[in-house]
Amino acid sequence: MINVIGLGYIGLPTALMLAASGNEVVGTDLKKDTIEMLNKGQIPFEEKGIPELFEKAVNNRSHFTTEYQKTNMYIITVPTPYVRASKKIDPTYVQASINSVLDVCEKVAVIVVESTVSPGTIDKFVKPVIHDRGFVLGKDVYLVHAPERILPGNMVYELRHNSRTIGADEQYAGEKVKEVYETFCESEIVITDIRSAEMSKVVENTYRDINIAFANELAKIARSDDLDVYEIIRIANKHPRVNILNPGPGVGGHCISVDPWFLVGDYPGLTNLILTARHVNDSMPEHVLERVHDIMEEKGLTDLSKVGLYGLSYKANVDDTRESPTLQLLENMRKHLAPELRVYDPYVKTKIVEKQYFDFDKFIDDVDLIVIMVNHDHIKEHETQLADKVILDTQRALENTEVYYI
Ligand code: SAJ
Repeated sequence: MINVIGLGYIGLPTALMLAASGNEVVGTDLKKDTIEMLNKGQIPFEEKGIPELFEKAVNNRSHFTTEYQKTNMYIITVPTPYVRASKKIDPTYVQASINSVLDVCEKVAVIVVESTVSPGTIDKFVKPVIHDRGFVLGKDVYLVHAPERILPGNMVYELRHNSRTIGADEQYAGEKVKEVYETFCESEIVITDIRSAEMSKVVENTYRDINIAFANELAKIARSDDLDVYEIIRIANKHPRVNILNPGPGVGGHCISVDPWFLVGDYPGLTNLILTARHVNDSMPEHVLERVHDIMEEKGLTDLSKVGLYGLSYKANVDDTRESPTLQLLENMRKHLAPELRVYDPYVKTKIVEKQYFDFDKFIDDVDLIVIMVNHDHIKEHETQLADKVILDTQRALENTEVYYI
């Protein structure tokens, strides 16, 4: 039996996929309300393909509980919060879950950590917990780091089709975990050592951050010289070795905007490019505000309370708002003592900002200028309602309406 610990954005799909693929799985989460929801058949977040997977998993008799299980294999997918001030991760949830595993596990157990950790975390913060409890690594307990790689919005597909990395310091553990992941993963499974696995995960997200920063910098260059950045990217991408990403209002989410900081923190002096890319991406919400200012001036609009932000999540068609560009933008305004803007997001159903709307029609009625921060399908479906509005489309979401770009 496999005990998956932490049933959030990564843990739940992983547990369901394992169960749906014939493994005996118990999902554990300390949050009572999450467990109650799951046991009632409700899924705590929206993600395509999860309801179908859930049904299959429950038919295979997997279940959910707040208790850690006595078994010989654990997959830990608890959060690794990011401490903003120090730019470091907080490993305490991982450490606590390892401790709870050690309270109940069988004599020999394999513990897989899937949570993203900064390079060196397993050596510095996880192994000592095991030593301190008197367990011998490589004899009683085998530690494996198998960083997740799935893209929110496409998780179920990517769980099956992405290649996986398994970081293990003993061959036995690497092979054992590979056997389990092979039950659902149809792509290559690479076994390496723990430190290389930690580093490769952070490198993947840093690579993407740098490439998005390049697109964002191009948007600023083009804007300053009255050029169309989309036309330039479209043409440049016809070159067989060029593939520029999309500029946008900033980079959000718990991964791409966070992981590069681990490298900056650990290798100061060696990370100029990485640090600059972070600064470029972090500057985009401010750039959006400057665009709002210029457009208001051009259109003779003076009332900031008639400006509305469409989208609160960090990207299209998900409800996850962590580090989202919209939240970054609002924080920026607060720092300058500016009043908050009106906000609407069809995916975000709980109140997290001051002037948040839950009714799209009312939001539209109350604003003259709409800033499209997130490319949800919903906005395209409601494009006709925007006919008489001034629109700043930071995502190039709309096709048939005249808009301003970033
Ligand atoms: N973004 C742009 N322009 C683009 C692409 C993205 O501005 O061309 C922005 C998005 O709007 C969003 C942010 O970047 O704010 C990140 O979105 P994303 O879709 O690129 O990635 P995430 O954060 O949802 O997921 C990433 C993925 N990593 C990589 O693609 C290297 C995913 O595979 C990882 O599993 C995930 O991080 C993670 O958990 O680490």
